[in-house]
Amino acid sequence: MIDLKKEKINDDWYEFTLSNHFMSISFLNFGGIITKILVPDKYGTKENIVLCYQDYTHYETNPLYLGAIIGRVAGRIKNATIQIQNTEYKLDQNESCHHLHGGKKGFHNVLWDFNTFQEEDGIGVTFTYTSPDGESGYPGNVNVKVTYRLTINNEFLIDYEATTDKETVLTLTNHSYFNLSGDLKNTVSDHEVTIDSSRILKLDKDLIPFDIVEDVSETEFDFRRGKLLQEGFVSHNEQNQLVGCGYDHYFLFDQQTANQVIVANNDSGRIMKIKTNQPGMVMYTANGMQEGIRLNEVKSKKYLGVCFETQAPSASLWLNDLPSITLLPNETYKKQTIFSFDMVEKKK
Ligand code: FUC
Repeated sequence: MIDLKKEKINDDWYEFTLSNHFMSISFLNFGGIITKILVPDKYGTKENIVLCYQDYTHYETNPLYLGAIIGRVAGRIKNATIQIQNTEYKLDQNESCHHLHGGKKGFHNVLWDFNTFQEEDGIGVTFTYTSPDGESGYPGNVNVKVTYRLTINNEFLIDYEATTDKETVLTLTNHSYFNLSGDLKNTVSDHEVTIDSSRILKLDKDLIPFDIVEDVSETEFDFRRGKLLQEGFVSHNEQNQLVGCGYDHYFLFDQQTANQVIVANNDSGRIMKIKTNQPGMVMYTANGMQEGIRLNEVKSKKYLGVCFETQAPSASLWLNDLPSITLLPNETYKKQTIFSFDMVEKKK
């Protein structure tokens, strides 16, 4: 009924597979990388709905950040500099003069310790990692715990927890690229996305947020009533064009709906819902995806997947009125994102 398998990949790497009657999820202890989410289409054919390298050695460098846990800070940090209590910290500059996704040694390419567990209505793996003071330039020894859990109700839960011994900054996410067509049959142009958001962050040419757009009404960024992603791919909006014709923006959630994001693909009949206690997310439509890397069925190319990176905004470090990413020694960072899967036909 509900099952957990562990397969050895090499000396240090294992691939875990959680499965129930409907679906299965596979991931590595390296980077907590999700390699497969198999979900049936409307004919009952189970196919992979996330991007995965054909050659697993590509995960060692993971230029596309496929499927990985991202930290300590997901997103970009302007000029790779943070200021905490009057002390300036210089972080790894891994994207021109800026810092992206935790730097060269981010959580996406460390080996995580693991523990498996079984519960009445679910099964899972807990990953732990201690990031030492000064790693990638960040202050504080940080203990991180990330739990992946599959329930009998077709929910995939990711729970994040972290503590620090010194004031620091932290916001974690997962960088899976979804493609509900199944086994990468099509791009994500025909995916219909609904987002509970009326505010986004406006980007400069380095993709660094510099302003808050307070009302997205009647723009390509208004997903409140559902929109095909291709509208943003062909749009004349300078914010779509700036990121390579698509989306690579932070959406602040309005917290008006039960699920913050709903993704539907009519052709395959698959639907995915996302519910989180994070204040927003970056939606990235793989506009800048490096081309030609062998994924399972095809080679990587523009628009082949879409990431929904639930997180607090790193831009809160330099813009006012945004949810903070500060973590203090006496608190526990606790965030959860739930992905649930269904069939379009069942949509009420
Ligand atoms: C996303 C984007 C970036 C980047 C990366 C691989 O999070 O915000 O632009 O290209 O992933």
